[in-house]
Amino acid sequence: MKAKRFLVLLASFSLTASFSVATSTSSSSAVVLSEQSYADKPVVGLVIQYQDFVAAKDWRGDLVGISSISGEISQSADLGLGMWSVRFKRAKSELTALALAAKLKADSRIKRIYLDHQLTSKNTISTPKLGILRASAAPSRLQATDAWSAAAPLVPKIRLTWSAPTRLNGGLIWGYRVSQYDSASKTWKVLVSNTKSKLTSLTVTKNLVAGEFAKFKVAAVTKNSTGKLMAVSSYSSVVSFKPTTAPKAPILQSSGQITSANPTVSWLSQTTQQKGGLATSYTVLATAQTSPSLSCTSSGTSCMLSGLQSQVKYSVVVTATNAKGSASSNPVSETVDPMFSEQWYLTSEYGINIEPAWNITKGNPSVVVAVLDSGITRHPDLDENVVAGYDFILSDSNARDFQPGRDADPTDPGDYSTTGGRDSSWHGTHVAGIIAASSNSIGITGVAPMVKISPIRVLGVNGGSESDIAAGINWAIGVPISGVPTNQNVAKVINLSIGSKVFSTCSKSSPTQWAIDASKLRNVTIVTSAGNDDKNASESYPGNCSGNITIGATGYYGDRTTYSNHSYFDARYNAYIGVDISAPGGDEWVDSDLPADGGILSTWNEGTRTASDPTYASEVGTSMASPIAAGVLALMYSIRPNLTEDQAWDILRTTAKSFAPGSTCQDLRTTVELTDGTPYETGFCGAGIIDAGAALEAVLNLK
Ligand SMILES: [Ca+2]
Ligand SMILES: [Ca+2]
Ligand SMILES: [Ca+2]
Repeated sequence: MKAKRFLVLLASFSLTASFSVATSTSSSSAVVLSEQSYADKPVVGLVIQYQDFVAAKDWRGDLVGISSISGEISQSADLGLGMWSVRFKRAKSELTALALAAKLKADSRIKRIYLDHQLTSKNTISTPKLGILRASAAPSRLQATDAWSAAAPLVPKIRLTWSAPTRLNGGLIWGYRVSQYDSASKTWKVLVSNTKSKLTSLTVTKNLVAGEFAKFKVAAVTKNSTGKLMAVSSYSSVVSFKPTTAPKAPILQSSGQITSANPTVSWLSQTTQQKGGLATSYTVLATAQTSPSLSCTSSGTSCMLSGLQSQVKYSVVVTATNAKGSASSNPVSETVDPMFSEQWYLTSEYGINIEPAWNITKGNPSVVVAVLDSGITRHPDLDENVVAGYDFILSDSNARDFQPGRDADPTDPGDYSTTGGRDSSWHGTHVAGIIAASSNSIGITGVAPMVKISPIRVLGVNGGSESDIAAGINWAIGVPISGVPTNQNVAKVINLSIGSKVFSTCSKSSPTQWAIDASKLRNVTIVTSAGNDDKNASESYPGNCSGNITIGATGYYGDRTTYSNHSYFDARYNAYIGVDISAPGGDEWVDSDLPADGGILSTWNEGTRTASDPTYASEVGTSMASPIAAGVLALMYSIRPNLTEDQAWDILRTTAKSFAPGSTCQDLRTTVELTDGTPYETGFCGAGIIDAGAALEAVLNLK
């Protein structure tokens, strides 16, 4: 987080402290460090920092000082900055790892030993506390019917009806609780906590996807006669219904004009949802000022026009039609990518105001953004902007790439779970496209479509280790690392769309913090996602390290998304700490009224396990907000490569736009005064929403 930096300047005491599980004050033995709050998590190895002027390897090429635990070690690797990663054959408990570290402590060549944890991510859903009145029987006869209306042709709508419970057990009906199954998280989520009405029906429009079964169940909420006690019954049986809508407008893939030499018109394949969940056909209409119109029809993704006259330029539009209606494509101009209209996060009221920025620059190809993530897949909207990266995943079981140890190929082999239940995320491909998808008349446009992406693979099948992440940052900024060729594409910006739900303090002696400190010295800006757990961002590593910019996620309507981690108010400083600034990340639930259903559209892959065909997908999360910030910073560095890291942050925060009036993000803000008298705004969601146009204007006008 950035706020720590100025707050330490303001106050006479420091927020940062070293949290050590076991330390030694003796000057002749090494300090053993671990993040206190990781103490119950598996330790995958040790990070060893040698004293200055100690050669880490002996004449045989073995790491010095670790022979007493060599039976426990499977592999070792340089992290840069004098730190080495030593991996255990099997993950160990904190206590066992500390005992092994203690065996090395007395070696005077070793300065610090740090316990290296595997960062896992587990979803936790908190359930509401239920009442103390005796609950009624469950409602019965739950039914669902289609409530779609031609007045809102793209909005799926379901009407739920049920019967009131037969036994009230001494309570009065207060209302009903309706829950919906969320197939993404495979959990039931409360849709309406209490309808506060005796009506035994509800019309649902949000959270529905055309062509996908939605499942509901209903419980009765009762209260006693004084209204002081409440109870919630068990749920009714489950009802399931597949809503449908008119199709969404298709997107032309061929250029907007065709000729007799070029008679095939193609469009992007539509998902079941985009087809409204119904059989859909497509009709192409070609018009010209001086010749008769022509058409062709297909249920696929292209058709060929016959009878086109030579020397005549036709304008084409494709129309999708199903049983509930039809919708036509926009004509495509040469300068706008066909899916641009779906990228609300670039241009809408609470988007990032990209167009004035693009009038200044679409990016300089010499600017490199390192994306530390799950790797990358081939994609026609990305390939030309991808430069060499590296694969820093040391553990072969975590890497699943059949390329032993670290290797030069950061291809994402898919992070699906072999036991089922989780498809591959293609997380790195999605993040990379948000930053730098090409401006090339296909698909989407990245925030900085002319800059380069260096994919650095640190997240594998089982998440990422702290030491792999630290090594990746060091390599990205050009730190020499033995056994790895020095990076020829040193980054100006590093994106870490990584959030560990396991609380870590990111102490000042951690390998990650060392790497971030080194980045700052080289004027490389690091952006991190705030995390998706609806809690204090200071609990999510690596966003809670110091010196990086931590990005929260806002939705289409300009307020914090339900999942985004946020700042907490620290009364000592009269300031909010945690999230530095926000960018669009998309709302959690599908909203069919909005472009891309309210999510962040970017490059993706169709494969559920291993990579298949390139495609596009709408995703939500602070993982999507962070690369939007990275893209804007890349544009800033494109016109001013010598911008300092501090200047870049000051411009980003002072040019940010306001959150929506009346929103939580807008209401919970404070302005503190820096030591030089300038105001510094902090808030529940940081300084504001990133405004690319205003930021680029400010860089341009910087004296
Ligand atoms: Ca490998
Ligand atoms: Ca690899
Ligand atoms: Ca494109």
